[in-house]
Amino acid sequence: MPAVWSESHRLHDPHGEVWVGVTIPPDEVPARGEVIRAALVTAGARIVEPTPHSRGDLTTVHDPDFLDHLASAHGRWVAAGYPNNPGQDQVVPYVFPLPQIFGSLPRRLPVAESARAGWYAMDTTTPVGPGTYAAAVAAADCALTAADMVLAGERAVYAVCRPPGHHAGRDFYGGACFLNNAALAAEQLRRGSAARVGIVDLDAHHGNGTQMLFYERSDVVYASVHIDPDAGWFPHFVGRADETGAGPGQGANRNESLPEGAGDAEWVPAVGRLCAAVAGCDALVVSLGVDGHVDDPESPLRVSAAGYAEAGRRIGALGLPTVFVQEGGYELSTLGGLVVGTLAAFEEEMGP
Ligand code: SP5
Ligand code: ZN
Repeated sequence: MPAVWSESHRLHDPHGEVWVGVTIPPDEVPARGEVIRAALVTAGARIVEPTPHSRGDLTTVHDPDFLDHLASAHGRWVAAGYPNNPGQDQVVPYVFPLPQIFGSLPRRLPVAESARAGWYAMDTTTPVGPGTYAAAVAAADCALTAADMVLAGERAVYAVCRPPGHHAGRDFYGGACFLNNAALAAEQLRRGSAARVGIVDLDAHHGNGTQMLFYERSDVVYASVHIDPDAGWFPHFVGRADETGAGPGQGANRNESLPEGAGDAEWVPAVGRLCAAVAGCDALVVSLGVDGHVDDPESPLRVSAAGYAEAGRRIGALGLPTVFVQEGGYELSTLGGLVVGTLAAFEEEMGP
């Protein structure tokens, strides 16, 4: 299937992330975008450039003030002098506006850039550098272009999004994500010919951003399999099985939480239940994270390459127009093969 890829992903090049107060090497790195591209080229995929989209295509999902913040945060950070004192050249928050700080007071945006960062960031592990926003917009353009291609008649298109997106919400970023590429693709499909869109999220972590964007809507069904946040894993606060949607969206959200060490025997049947949850939709978005693989450093799931291929087959059997959106997957030696193997199994099942 065609793959939409932009070299602009390289502009997001974090050199350290702050985790539990310690700066550690990041794993959402430019090499990810390169090994995926190399695997696609080897597999003979047609690689296409994204088409630039408008601000209006981003504000279907994201708050305008949030977009303005992301676009300007690093410049203001540098102007405020943080690279020299105390010596941090990436935007990293140091305080967070917990609801209990305000009580019934109005929530007013702080002035200091290091505090303002906490207004929009859910964690300290998602650094904003000079090219981060441009890369995030290029990734969003990949997802939007893939959706456009599916609306124009392609049966399936893969958007090689980097940075990933499923932890980002309407007005917050985190978990290595800035703009929610999968949600943007889903909205684009909705605004096109798809009355009801399913999102199947295979990433090892729960896509809290995507879930909350559509939690009260019935026209976008979100279904995710992930490591149980109650086993102590990111995104920690949401992703439980009893989160089933609210209001008009009641019943349109499905979470399959797995315990540490779960492998194909648990994961593949859970994927089958996700497929059942989105059956009957008019189009599909797959948040294709492959960090559930046994060798991945970011999750304790133990899914095999054969497990991912089986997921591809089951999703292909739905027969829906499908946009694949890259999410996580951090072991560079297996990342490309897992992605290409999943897509190939999907195509075999779905047919040409
Ligand atoms: C898109 C995606 O997969 N995001 C996942 C981000 C999860 N980050 C959690 C915190 C990262 C800390 N990693 C430390 C690894 C030490 N071995
Ligand atoms: Zn993940």
